Amino acid sequence: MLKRHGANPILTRTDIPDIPPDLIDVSSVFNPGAVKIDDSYLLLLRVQNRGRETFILKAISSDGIHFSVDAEPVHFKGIEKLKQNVYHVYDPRITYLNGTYYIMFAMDADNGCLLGLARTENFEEYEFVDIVGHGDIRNGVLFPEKVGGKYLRFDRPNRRSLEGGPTSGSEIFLSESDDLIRWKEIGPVISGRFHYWDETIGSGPPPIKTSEGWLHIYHGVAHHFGSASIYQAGAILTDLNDPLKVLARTRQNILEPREMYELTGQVPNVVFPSGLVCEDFGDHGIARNGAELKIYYGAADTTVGLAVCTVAEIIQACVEF
Ligand code: BMA
Repeated sequence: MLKRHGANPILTRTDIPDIPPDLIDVSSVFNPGAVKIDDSYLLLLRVQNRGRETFILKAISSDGIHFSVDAEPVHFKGIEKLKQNVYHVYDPRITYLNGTYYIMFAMDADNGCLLGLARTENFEEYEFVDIVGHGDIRNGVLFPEKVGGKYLRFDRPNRRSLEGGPTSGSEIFLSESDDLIRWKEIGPVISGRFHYWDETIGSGPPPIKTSEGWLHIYHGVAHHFGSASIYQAGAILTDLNDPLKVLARTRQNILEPREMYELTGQVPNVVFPSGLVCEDFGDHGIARNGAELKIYYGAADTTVGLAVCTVAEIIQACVEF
């Protein structure tokens, strides 16, 4: 249902400049956060070097398709003061809120995955705010405005289903906060559907407001014994005033790995949406039905893809697909 851009994959490892000593002939670029600022599209890219170390790099474009990548990794100032080991900072999601850009991301630490929050006014300097999700949790995405006087986010607690196995999750939760730092879980929004395309799930890009509710794209994983899992994308609509209340959900996926760059790579069979740009909002920050959505996604944990659709098409998919 989402339409891939003809220029896909729009970013590959060869677009990443050598930045000695850490980034030379890098392995992969994927799972970007996305935002439009004035006339520029901006991505924060997850880049891995051949030591499988992770870096965040900024990329800018005037058309949302052809990006040039900064020759200096992003540094979240203050993160170095954390008392614990942080091995990777990755999968940044960007939300513009109260005149500031907030970046929520995953941090691999000794006891699992933590949620980190950083802020920036201009994408030149970044300030690490705090760890905002403790325990094993990831895929945190901030809403672009307060609802009922509270800051909100979707997130995905991780659990281990097999002893010694990896942690994952089958529930997206809604959490609320008064200060963006201390968060309280409100309750589960959706669960994975065992046996089908979205057995385990997690949030994609931050939600956007539409005439029919909060539109949220998520990823779902179908697990196959002895084979690679399949990462796909779907969407939900939740009530504008009560985002815990799900109004509609795609029964089938709206994007699945089909192209060679999605089927093969560092992790095969993966489309992982993480960035969304909408440029056409009406009253009360509501995206117009005819607006085009640009959805940026990681493909096979190796490259970046772009898929598009209109707000109306994706609303219709939630209701009927
Ligand atoms: C998820 C996350 C993503 C990754 C995906 C596919 O669990 O780790 O960062 O893109 O798996 O490997």
